[in-house]
Amino acid sequence: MKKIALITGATSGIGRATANTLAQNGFDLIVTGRRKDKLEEMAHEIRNKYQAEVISLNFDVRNNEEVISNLSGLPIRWKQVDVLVNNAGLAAGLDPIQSGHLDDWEEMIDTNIKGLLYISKKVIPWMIERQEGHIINIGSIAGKEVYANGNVYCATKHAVDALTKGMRIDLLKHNIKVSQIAPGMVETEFSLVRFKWDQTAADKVYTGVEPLIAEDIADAILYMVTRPPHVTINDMIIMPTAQAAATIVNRKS
Ligand code: NDP
Ligand code: 8X3
Repeated sequence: MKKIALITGATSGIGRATANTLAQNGFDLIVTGRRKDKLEEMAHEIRNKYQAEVISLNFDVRNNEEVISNLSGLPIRWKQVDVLVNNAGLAAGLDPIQSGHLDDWEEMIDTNIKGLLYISKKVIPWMIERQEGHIINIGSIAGKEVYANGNVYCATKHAVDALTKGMRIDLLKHNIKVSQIAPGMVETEFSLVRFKWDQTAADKVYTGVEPLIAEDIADAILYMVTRPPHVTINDMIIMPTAQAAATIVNRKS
């Protein structure tokens, strides 16, 4: 029987790359996201490319009722989730705290913290029942340090860092591995979303620097999930070679 990975936020970026990498390496997948067309297109592509079985669930992780109804509706075999990748997340805006927007703050807190909790709350009992499983939370360098104007996004990723540690302690006796990956700059839709689809502002983030690509993070996830049962990679900070800290970047132009 193939292993099952549930990946949230698989319509783009790190989630999409992880779906491809895990399917290529023998996993069946449950993939989620809000953009139905993109979700179904990627699920179709993966089924054809890798002969993987893929279930796509179209919902918003901020809505706990949608989380519960979508995950509860899975057939029994699909509730045997071996790997949960809590990836869905975003930054909204890059403003000083005194001029930040409430709706940006709420969107980040509701997605990056509460969404991760809603999904985990539903999946953890399935893992406890089987006394096995692996949760991988996608944190950020913004969960390890704080930078100017990053305030609320950094706070949400610090929360992911703390929740990863807390989950690892609480789930220890149930033989459930809990890991985090904390990437630096990865070129995905992340900056477009942060700057409300302003392409010029997004492009500036990556000017003169070679950022990570989503496949670099997917590759690290594959490494984590292919360790032997007695080995857990707790945490990985992965940076572009040209980035030393969130705002310390060796730009060539
Ligand atoms: P993308 O914007 O490319 O992908 C984000 C994914 O999250 C999309 O599939 C999006 O799907 C999904 N998503 C966002 N909000 C929701 C929601 N409310 N409900 C369901 N799905 C949602 O960015 P990345 O791939 O870069 O981001 C993935 C993770 O990596 C995030 O947690 C981000 O914070 C983290 N990260 C990114 C870094 C970077 O530099 N890119 C660095 C460090 C961490 P849809 O819109 O279809 O719902
Ligand atoms: C994304 C990395 O440094 O832009 O989490 O906040 S950063």
